[in-house]
Amino acid sequence: MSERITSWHLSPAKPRYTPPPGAVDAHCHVFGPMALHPFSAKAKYLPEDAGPEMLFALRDHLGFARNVIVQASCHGTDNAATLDAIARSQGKARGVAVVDPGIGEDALAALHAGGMRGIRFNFLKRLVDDAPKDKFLEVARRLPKGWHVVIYFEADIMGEMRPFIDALPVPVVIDHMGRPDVAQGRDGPDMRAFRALLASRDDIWFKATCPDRLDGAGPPWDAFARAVAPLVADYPSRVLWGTDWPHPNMEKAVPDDGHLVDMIPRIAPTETLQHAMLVANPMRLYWPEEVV
Ligand code: 0GY
Repeated sequence: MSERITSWHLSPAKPRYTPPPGAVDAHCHVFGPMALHPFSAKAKYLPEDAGPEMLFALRDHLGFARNVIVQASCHGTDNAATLDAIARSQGKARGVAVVDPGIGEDALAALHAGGMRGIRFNFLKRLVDDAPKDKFLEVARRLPKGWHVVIYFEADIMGEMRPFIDALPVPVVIDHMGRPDVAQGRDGPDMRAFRALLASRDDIWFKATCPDRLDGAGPPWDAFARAVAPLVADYPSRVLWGTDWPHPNMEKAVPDDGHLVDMIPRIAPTETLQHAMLVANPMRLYWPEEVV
C-alpha cells in the first residue's frame, strides 16, 4: 500500500436543508495528519490527510454545531489523532475510541478526560484482522460510567452477532443500521432482522447513515430514503445521524456532503424528528451533563 487516497468531495454543495441549532454530526472521522499521527502498520487503506481543521470547516459549511469523531481503523488503537481533534474543537467534539481489549483503568480514564464516551468494535474483515468477541465483552464490562459501545458489522452476520450483542452490559450504537440491503425495501429481510434487534432491548441505538454505502443505485438514494424513514419514525428516541466524512474507502463513489445533509428531511420529515435525531439524542449520549 503506497498510494494515498482521497475519498471525500473537495467542494460539497451548500445543503438546501438547514439543521436545527445545536445539531450534531455523530459519525465522522479524522485522518492524520500523517506527519503528526502516522497510520497504523495494520491499516487497510492509506488516506490523504483529513485533519481537524478540514472537519470543522465542513461542520460550519453544513450548518452543524458539534461532531462525534469515531476513531477510524486506519489509526488502529492509537487514538492520538482523534484525541487531538477533540482537544482542538473547543468543546464542540467528543469521540469514540478503538482500544486494545487489555487496556487498563487508567488509560480508559485518560480517554474519558480526552472526550471519549464510547469504544467501537469493528467486525468488517476488510478493515480489521481480528474481532475477538470474548475480549470485547470483557472490556465492555470495565468501561467508565456512562459509556456505550459502537458496533460496526454487515447484515450477513446479524445472526452470529445476536448472542454477542445480547450479552453487552452497556448501551449499544449500531453503525449504519448494520448495513442492510436497502434495495430489499422497508420490510425486506435485512430490515426485519434489524428491527428484531432493536425490539430486543431498549438501549440499542442506531445511525441512520451512509446512503452512499447502502444504496447501490447512487444519488439521490431513493431506496435508502424509502427503507430508513419508517425506522426513524418508529424509533425516534434511538436514532443518530452523521456524515461519515471523510468517507473511508469511498474514493470510487465520493458522496457530496451537502446532498447527504439533504437526505435528513427525507428520513426525518418533521421538526420534532429532526430535533430528536440531530440534537436531543446525540446530546444524551455524548454531552449528558448538558441535558436538563
Ligand atoms: C465508516 C465505514 C468504513 C470505515 C471505517 O474505521 C473505518 O475505517 O469505519 C468502511 O470502510 O466501511 O463508518 O467509516
